[in-house]
Amino acid sequence: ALAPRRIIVTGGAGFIGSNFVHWVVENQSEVHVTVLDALTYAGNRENLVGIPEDRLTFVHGDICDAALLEELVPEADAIVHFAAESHNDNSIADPAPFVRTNVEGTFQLLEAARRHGTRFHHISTDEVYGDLALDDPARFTEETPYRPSSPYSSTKASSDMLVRAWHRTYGVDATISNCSNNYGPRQHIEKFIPRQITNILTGARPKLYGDGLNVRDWIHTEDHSSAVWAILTQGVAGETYLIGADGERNNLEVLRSILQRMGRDADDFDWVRDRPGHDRRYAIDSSKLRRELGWRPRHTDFSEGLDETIQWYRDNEDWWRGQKEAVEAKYANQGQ
Ligand code: NAD
Ligand code: TDX
Repeated sequence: ALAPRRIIVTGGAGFIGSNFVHWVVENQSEVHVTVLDALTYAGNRENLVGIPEDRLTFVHGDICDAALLEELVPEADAIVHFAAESHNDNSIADPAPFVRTNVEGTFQLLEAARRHGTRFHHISTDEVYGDLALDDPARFTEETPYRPSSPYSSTKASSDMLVRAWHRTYGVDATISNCSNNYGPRQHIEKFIPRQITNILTGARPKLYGDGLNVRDWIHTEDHSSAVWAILTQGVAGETYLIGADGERNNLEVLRSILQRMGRDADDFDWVRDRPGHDRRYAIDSSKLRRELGWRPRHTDFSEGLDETIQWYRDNEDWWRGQKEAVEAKYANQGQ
């Protein structure tokens, strides 16, 4: 098992990356973190406040910048790669940055890892497997064929293929994890759960796509962090691990639960235009990760996790207020 002392976390100023950095600083006292983040619209330096200076180095830069990687990577024992363009609706409106960051960026990081023999863990998504029918008893496993639907998921699938090839051909010490939908603090308000919470907080009506019956498999972001750490330190090179916490729910149920917890009527929302190519259902079988690495999720009560998340957006209005109007204007333009 690897005990990395100095890790590079790409995308560490975003939602899942920042939650991972906080988790590492709190749970792994001997580890120093260097965050490499371009601070796009989705990255926020504020997401890393409170971390002691001697535990964190913040580098404002781009993962496509090979010269910068050449400075940073020789100093590190491992790279944990979260940086990505992450939002499906944005990828439909303008796919170009997804190809650049998700494909080209992952390529540049793999090349740096290859030159310096650096351990590499790649963060990916269950969306690479496409979708399942609502009545299909199956769930995704590590053996499910790739069948991505959106520009976003196809660029994530491409990045996974690069990682597999760099392991097999060049022997890069790489692992991959494909996780289901995350929720929790610091998620960008363009995403489903925070969009609806902040709509209610600003007096706007929540917006549900299509028939609202699409199913997502929700996991608390802290459980994603503990799983990534387990794979980074105990995972087998060349292997893929699916991360999920048995949290399948349809969007209508999740929205009604948010409305009810925030004291609103269950029907106090708008039906809006469906997402083109909208995946019907995601579902993860995480038994390999549980069996081989002994991982277990801790946040198994979704209602409790939702209440804490709602409370976080109530307490941190300064964090999201400035972006709300522009995010909603962009959606309104798309009829969503
Ligand atoms: P996010 O959009 O909140 O954060 C992405 C971060 O990457 C931001 O801080 C951004 O500034 C940074 N970034 C973007 N382009 C960059 C570049 N070229 N160079 C350096 N930094 C750059 O995303 P997230 O939801 O936290 O997702 C993180 C990772 O987890 C992604 O790889 C995503 O595909 C994966 N993932 C997300 C989910 C989910 O539910 N959100 C589920 C499974 C997997
Ligand atoms: O306003 C909305 N109304 C709505 O009904 C929004 C923003 C979304 N939706 C629906 C679409 C999806 O069925 O809610 C579901 C969740 O939507 P998103 O939050 O956009 O997530 P999703 O498209 O499922 O992708 C997420 O999970 C997998 C992350 O954004 C990806 O980065 C990750 O790979």
